[in-house]
Amino acid sequence: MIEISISQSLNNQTNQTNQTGPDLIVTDIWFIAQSNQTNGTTNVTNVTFAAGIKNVGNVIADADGLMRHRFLVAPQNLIANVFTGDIFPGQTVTVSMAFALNPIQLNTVTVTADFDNEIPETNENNNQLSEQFLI
Ligand SMILES: [Ca+2]
Ligand SMILES: [Ca+2]
Repeated sequence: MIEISISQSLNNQTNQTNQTGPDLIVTDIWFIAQSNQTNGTTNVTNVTFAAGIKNVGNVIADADGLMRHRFLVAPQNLIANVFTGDIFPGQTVTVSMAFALNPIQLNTVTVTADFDNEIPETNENNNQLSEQFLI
């Protein structure tokens, strides 16, 4: 498991705990299904990844419709968008997406919450999480 390092001063973190507003984070990334499949002569592994997106702030993340979250799977650089509606304070929503991956490969999955930055948050620097999976 690798988490992208965020450079941020302790001062900012202290101040942010007192701020009012939504704050989206990616809590975890995991895989929920896996199957091997022969695609022509190429063997691929279909994997569904899931991630938790939580509003750790104290105000609703009001998407005014839908907000976009993004999966990026390297090294194949597969990109998928997942949309959710509003996320309430303390609420975690699970988003998931299936990918056709090369088998026996180390994949780095990066999930970015509120990819279009539609939601003004008390902390915009904690919206991304990366984890590695050997598929
Ligand atoms: Ca955030
Ligand atoms: Ca944002």
